[in-house]
This record gives sequence, structure tokens and C-alpha cells, in this order.
Amino acid sequence: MSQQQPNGALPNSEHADEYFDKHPTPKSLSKHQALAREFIQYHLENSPNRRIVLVTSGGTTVPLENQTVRFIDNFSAGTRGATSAEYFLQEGYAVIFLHRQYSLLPYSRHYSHSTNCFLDFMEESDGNDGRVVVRKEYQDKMRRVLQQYQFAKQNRLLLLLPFTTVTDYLFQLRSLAVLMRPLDSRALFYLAAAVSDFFIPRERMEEHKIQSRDDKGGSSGSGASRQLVINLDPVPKFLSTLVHSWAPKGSMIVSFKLETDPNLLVSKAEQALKRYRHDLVIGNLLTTRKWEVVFVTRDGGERWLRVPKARRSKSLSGVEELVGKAEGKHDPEPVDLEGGTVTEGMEIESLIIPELALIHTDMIEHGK
Ligand code: PAZ
Repeated sequence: MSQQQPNGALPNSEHADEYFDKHPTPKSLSKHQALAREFIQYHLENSPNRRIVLVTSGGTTVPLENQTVRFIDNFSAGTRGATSAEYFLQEGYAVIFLHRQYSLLPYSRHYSHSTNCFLDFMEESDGNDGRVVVRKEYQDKMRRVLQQYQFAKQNRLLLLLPFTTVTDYLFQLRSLAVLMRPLDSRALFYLAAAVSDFFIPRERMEEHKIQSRDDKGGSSGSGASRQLVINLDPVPKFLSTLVHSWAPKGSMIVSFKLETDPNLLVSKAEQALKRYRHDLVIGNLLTTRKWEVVFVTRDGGERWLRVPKARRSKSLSGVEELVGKAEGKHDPEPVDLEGGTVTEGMEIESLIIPELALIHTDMIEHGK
């Protein structure tokens, strides 16, 4: 029997259970579970002190139809997640990278989705021997990236698991958190994915492609009669269930809060911490997220991390650059292309991750 809260609402965990009961298990779940189980077991057996971080990355979709033609999506390209994963690997973590399919990935992000086609990084060797080689100006960086990628691969430090829809994401988040329980305080959750707050309940979802009046063969009708009105329900607050029920008790849980209004950012981050009682909220604003974030802690602390102005990259990621251009948006900083390459700056994740690793160490050594 459902336990009602004073306002008549169900407690969060029951909303969560109800959500899972109403949605079919994604087809890929058992395969992803098996891969994750094996990955975690490998590290438990071979390096008992190894910490494992679950990095979530990219945006979730909200399908409008069961046989999905149209869906609601968001802006996230997965830059934060993919970049953070690399810095976690540098800190010695093993990384489960739960990401939106086809969004940016650790290491390959340097060459995919960019303004350059990957073929622009290559040329025919001048030895007339038919070989294709990396162009000289890219070799140093590509060697570094390749070495790091190979190290992660050879030591089985990186597991890539894709999702597409919000439901897909939530099923995987739940099962990964449960699988991570044996890690106890060595587990870290770094929730950078932009997860939809709204969805269409299954019972209200169309099976087939939604038809416009014209598609149905009717007359073109008035503007209003041809409108598509979408009625979305709130997604249950799964962070609460993650913290209080799925995740290992001693684990560290970090969530992100994105806002566009600077006046709301810190108070919304504080609200989230109070509500879900996890360890840290990292706040960021849409327009400045590449060079400043704020750490909001449970003791009321508020600390800003910033990339110094002189070291900021002059570009958003390639995807955003293209999307921004298409939408007529303005990059807050000028785009600076040098011979076709985007000027490299300091990445804010190089400040965020070492800081988190220190906090995590403190939690492991002294308890929460
Ligand atoms: O993927 P990206 O690098 O373009 O954006 C990262 C981000 C802004 C989605 C992330 O830092 C974040 O704030 N995620 C949580 C969003 C939210 O649900 O409030």
C-alpha cells in the first residue's frame, strides 16, 4: 500500500518504483549490466584500492511516439562529461562513462564533432609510398592523446555505455548504482548529464508517428486546429532515490545544476543539496560553463573555480559552434582559428577533478 506524504504525494522512491513498473526494460540493459558487473569485478579483484567513478554525460531524449520519429532533446554535447572522464583517468580512477549515444567521448572528442573533418588531420605521406599520415602540426597532441587512450584501454580503465532516452538513462543509472555497492566509499557519482525534467507517460504516448491534419488527408484547417499541444509530466526526482536507496552508503555523490539566470544559481544548488542530502552540487551557467563553476557544499560553503581569462579557450566545442551559427547565437568570446585549429586553452575540468579527488580522499579516510 502506498504511503502518502502530507500533501498527498507519494514519497519519491515510490514514484521511482512506479516509473520503472510502467516502462519496459530497455533491450540493451542486460548486456550493459553484464559489462559493468565484469568491469567492477575486475577492478575489485585486481586493484582493491581502485576508485570507480560513474560519469553521466550528454542529454536525454523524450520521445513523442512509441515508434519514435520525433523527440524532445536538449543542448548538451557531452563536453563536460567526456573532458571530466579524461581528468578522472589521470587521477587514477576507473571510469564508467554513461553517455548519450553519439555525444562526445573521452579522447576521441579531440577529433570528432569538431569544425575540422577528421580527414583534415591527415595527409598523404610525402615519401610517395602511398601511406596516409597525421599532419605534422597535429602529431604532438595526437601522440599524447593516443598514449592516454591506449593506457586506459590496455588497463581496462574505461567502460563506455550509451543511452538515448530519459527512461533508458534511468534504468541504467539504477542498475549501475546497485552494481557499484561493493565499492562502498570508493564509488563516486559524477552526474553531469542534462536529464530531462519532463516526460510523456506511457499511457499517453502515441504508438505511431503523430499525424498533422494534412497527413490525415483532411483540409488544412485553421492554425489553432493544426497545433500540436504536448502535455508533459514531471520526471520523478531520482536523485533522492539514488542517494537514499540505490547507491553504496559511503559513496560520494556529486550532481550538477545548470541555470541561465545568475541570480538563481547558488540558491537552486543549495536547495538541491538540502532536498537530496548528497555531497556536493556543482553549479554552472549556460553561457560561462566552460570557464567557471561554483562548488556548493552541505556546510553552506560556496567556492568558485575559474579558468584565468588569459587561458580561456577562444572557442566553444565544434558542435556548439555549428549549432550556434545555425541558430544565430553569439559565442560570448570570439572564435579564434589558427590555421584551421581551434586555439587550445585551459579546461575547467582540469581544476574541477583534482579538487573532487581530494574531497573524495578525505571522505574515504574520515568517513562522510
Ligand atoms: O555537455 P555540455 O558540456 O555541453 O554541458 C554540460 C552541462 C551544462 C549539461 C553540465 O555541466 C550540467 O550542468 N549538467 C546538469 C544539468 C542539469 O540538469 O541542471
